[in-house]
Amino acid sequence: MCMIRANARAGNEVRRLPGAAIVPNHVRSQFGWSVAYHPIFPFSLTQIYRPGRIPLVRVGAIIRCQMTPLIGPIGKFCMRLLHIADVHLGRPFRWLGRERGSARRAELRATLGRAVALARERKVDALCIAGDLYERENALPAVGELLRETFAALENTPVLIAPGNHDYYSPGCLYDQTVWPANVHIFRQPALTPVRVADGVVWGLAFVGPERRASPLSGAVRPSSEREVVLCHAEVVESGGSSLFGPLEPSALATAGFRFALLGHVHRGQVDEARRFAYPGSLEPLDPREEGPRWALQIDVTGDGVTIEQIPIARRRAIQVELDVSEIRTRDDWERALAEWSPAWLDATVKLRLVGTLRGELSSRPEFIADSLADYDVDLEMLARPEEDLRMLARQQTTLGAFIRATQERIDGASDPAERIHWEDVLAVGLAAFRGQEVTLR
Ligand SMILES: [Mn+2]
Repeated sequence: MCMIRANARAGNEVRRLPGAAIVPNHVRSQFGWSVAYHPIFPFSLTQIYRPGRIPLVRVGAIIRCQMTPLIGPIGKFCMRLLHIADVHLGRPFRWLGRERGSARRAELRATLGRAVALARERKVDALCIAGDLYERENALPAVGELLRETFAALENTPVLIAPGNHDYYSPGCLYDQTVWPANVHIFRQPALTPVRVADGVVWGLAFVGPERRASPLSGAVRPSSEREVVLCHAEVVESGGSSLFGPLEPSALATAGFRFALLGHVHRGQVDEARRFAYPGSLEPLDPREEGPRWALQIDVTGDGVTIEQIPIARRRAIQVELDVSEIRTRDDWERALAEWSPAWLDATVKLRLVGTLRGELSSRPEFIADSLADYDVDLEMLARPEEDLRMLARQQTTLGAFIRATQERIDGASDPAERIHWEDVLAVGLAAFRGQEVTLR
């Protein structure tokens, strides 16, 4: 016995379907039947489908239920899409070093695998990928092979790929080298072309170079129904704005008659139902600056609009942490402090700024700080400076002593905070130069 939820389902959230005679295509395609129902009151209902028999209806209200063989679009539900973008397979993650970089690349592959599993679970009508699936310069044939296998697992569910600026299409590129299973469709044209998905249409295009100054909608054929969406890499701009990455004015979407735009390029997730577009964000944060939300988006397209569910899928989040190390003097102190802070870093990619004054062991052997972070995805920025006994150094009858005395005079005589900071920076740079060290200014 199979159960069908006749109300459109989105994860844990159950929405009421408006009106009557609505059936998701993913249900229909699975069972070869559609279920039409006519609720007297707006409510949710669950039907139990028994092959070859009248369905049982488990709901305490008066409804009339009928089974209808499939003879074309029924009702308003058009298609259910799973939308992801900016996977960036093959990303080197150089800042993490060889081992951790390789672990992060494996994580990206695993998260893509979870997106595909999600597409199966949700029985979507298509998995839509809005560009930057991989990075051309790092994409070996093995990446194509991995993608082939990953997408083949979806069997008959279409995978629609609209290449972006990092994985742009050119004849003979990885998209051409790979022998794709029949369910994979790659948009190879720089102008929108349509693909029918269930009772809707997905229009997609490819970047064919690292830049695209034309709007994705330039030369677009006007869609013929309310059930048509755009899938592409693009940068949303205000009216008259320009971009090197497919400038898209949201108002042009409505003017052109598209129901919605499934976009890629911006790595921070954004859903704007009013202006008809969504960015799922990069599948995983690619570096610690990529703060903000990211999801796989389940997009149900109906004749009336879209409903969107944001499904968290990333393993990591990007965070920025600033720590004052002035009170830490020994390696043991540092290890204890780290044990307190670091549990939150295990599922994160972290920009760590150390500020304050380096004292004791932190000053004499600062290299152990970086060593102790080897188990985390931490991009370390050392802004803390060693404690200086400037008064003692200034007494020296040396060039260094003279430099410190002269600079200290300017610091003491500064007329405003900006000037003071300026001369403090001069002192820091000068001291570092005398020692052949690097320094990061505020
Ligand atoms: Mn990208």
